[in-house]
Amino acid sequence: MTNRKLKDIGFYFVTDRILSKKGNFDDVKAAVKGGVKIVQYREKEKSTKEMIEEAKEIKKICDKGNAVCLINDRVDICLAVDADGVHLGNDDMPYEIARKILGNKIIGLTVHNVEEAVEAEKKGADYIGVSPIFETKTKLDAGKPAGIRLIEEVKNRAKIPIVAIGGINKENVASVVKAGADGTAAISAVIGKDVEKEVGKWNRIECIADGDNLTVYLNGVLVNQAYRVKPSRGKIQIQSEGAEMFVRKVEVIPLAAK
Ligand code: TZP
Ligand code: MG
Repeated sequence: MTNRKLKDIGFYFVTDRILSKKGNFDDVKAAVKGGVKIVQYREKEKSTKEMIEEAKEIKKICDKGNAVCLINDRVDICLAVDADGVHLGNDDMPYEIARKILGNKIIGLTVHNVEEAVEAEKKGADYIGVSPIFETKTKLDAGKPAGIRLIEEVKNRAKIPIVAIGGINKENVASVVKAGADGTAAISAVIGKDVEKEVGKWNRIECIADGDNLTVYLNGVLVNQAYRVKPSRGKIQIQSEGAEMFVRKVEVIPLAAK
């Protein structure tokens, strides 16, 4: 069953102090202000002590903004600051050991192909990070780009949420979501810029209403035509497989206004 905290991933924010202009704390504050609901603290070089100090602060910012706080690679740091979970790659602590240590905290696993995705779900991972989708300069050892085809294939075989990462930007994010990603993560497309503004523009949803049918565009690209709208005390509810991520920022434009 999908972890309750991973119901509405949308944009998944990953820190990068090297590309950052104002530092991780400012970036995470801006991301959360911009509506981000999941933050991953990613640090490859600092000492354990420094990481604990930084992660503690990031967890506080996430708590205030009601965002999930995950730690990249490090199960010990996750426990030390009582973060919500970890993201692990193939060279990190094996899933089974991490699960024993972390109990029911969130564990996300990086996968590079369908077999690894199926295996990750079977083991009990809470979500899978499909990586890298496109060419990326941010992680030099990310491997060969898989393309959006892999997201489609993984979507057909796994039920747990899919987070796509690697070379994703505002221009190509719609194709990634259309292929089946429940969440999209990006570093260089948002960090080093005005983070709040960039994450705010990330999933620009436009819905054209026609009777009880909706056509949904994401950053100008047609994503789905099969949505049904249910007015619910002034709010809009959308019923559709995998539509949860859209619900937060839906703006309905009547056909006549187009
Ligand atoms: N894992 C796989 S690709 C990647 C990570 C951390 C880097 C993503 O950075 P960018 O700049 O969004 O391509
Ligand atoms: Mg790792």
